[in-house]
Amino acid sequence: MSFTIVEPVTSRLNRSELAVPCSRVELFEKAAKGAADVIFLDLEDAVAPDDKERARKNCIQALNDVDWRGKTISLRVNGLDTHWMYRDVVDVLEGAPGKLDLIMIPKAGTAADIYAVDMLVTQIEAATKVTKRIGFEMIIETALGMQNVDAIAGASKRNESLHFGVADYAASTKAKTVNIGGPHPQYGVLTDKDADGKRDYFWGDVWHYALSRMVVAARAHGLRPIDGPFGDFSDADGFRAQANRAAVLGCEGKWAIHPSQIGLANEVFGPSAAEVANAKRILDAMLAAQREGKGAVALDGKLIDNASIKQAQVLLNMAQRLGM
Ligand code: 1VU
Ligand code: GLV
Ligand code: MG
Repeated sequence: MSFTIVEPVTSRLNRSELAVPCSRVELFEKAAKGAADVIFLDLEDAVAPDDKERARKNCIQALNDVDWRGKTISLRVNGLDTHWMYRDVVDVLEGAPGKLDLIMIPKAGTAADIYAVDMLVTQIEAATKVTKRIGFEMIIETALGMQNVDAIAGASKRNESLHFGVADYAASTKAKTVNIGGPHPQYGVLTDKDADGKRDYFWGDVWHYALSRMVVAARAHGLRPIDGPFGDFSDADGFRAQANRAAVLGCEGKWAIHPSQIGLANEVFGPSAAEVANAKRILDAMLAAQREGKGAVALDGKLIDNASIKQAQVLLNMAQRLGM
């Protein structure tokens, strides 16, 4: 271990994070009754410019009136480059004091963006005498944000998670696609011809670098990395495949832009009974090895050592949180 200890942030279940546009009041109760770990009430891109003020009022009313059943509630405010952001923060925090758990900062570009929102929130919390401290989740979804992801991750003690906003990221990097997440048929590898002159074409993972870069920055600062939207909500298999890739890279959860994606995310990011059983076997085998004074042993013909204990513990900690 380094002498620098990375302290984990406030721990929350974040397997699924449901997006709920504040312009659609009929969705609030449905979201509250659903199984999402986190709900983010959206004032940003799912709300039309002319509807921003009405949506903000809806949001305040929903925070005060809806029974959110103990779910973690976040507010996605508008970007710092708009004229809506300051009122999103001031009006909602003053209109519904103590109701929010998190603020989601979209298109975070620099550490100073986070500093600015921190200053505003800190003043409002002091003025309203609210003792519950709001946490921040930042969406990394621009080239600038990805360039500065490490500084953004370390910019405030309120920071809890980084989210990969694949749609805006594609727009910002001028990627040649209009898909929202998932693979792309033109991002592939054509093999050389084999002995029979046959060639294969394999689809690659166009988002691998970006997601991986964000995961590293998040974990280096003790934050949760969360994968963002998968737009094709009728493609459950596609969602599951993307979520599995994110989970294996280290993400702790994924957005759901439709209720049909909540259960899929909860399933992928919570360990299965088989994964828990395997993690327990690894721990037991390592405990037995240590009793015999061994640091590395074979289990099922594969090496396990001290790092295997830590890997297994990641799964077991999540299982424990889920009461498994
Ligand atoms: O069965 P019911 O009629 O009772 O309910 C419908 C529908 O009302 C409900 N539902 C939702 N409930 C809670 N939260 C939601 N986000 C939500 N979406 C739908 O589920 C039942 C089935 O819905 P549906 O299949 O009829 O779907 P709709 O045509 O009503 O809506 C589809 C969209 C995609 C428009 C809707 O799900 C939605 O608005 N999703 C969130 C979009 C969003 O917030 N986007 C911003 C985040 S993504 C981003 O920033 C970059 C891409
Ligand atoms: C999310 O906000 C995205 O742009 O994908
Ligand atoms: Mg976005």
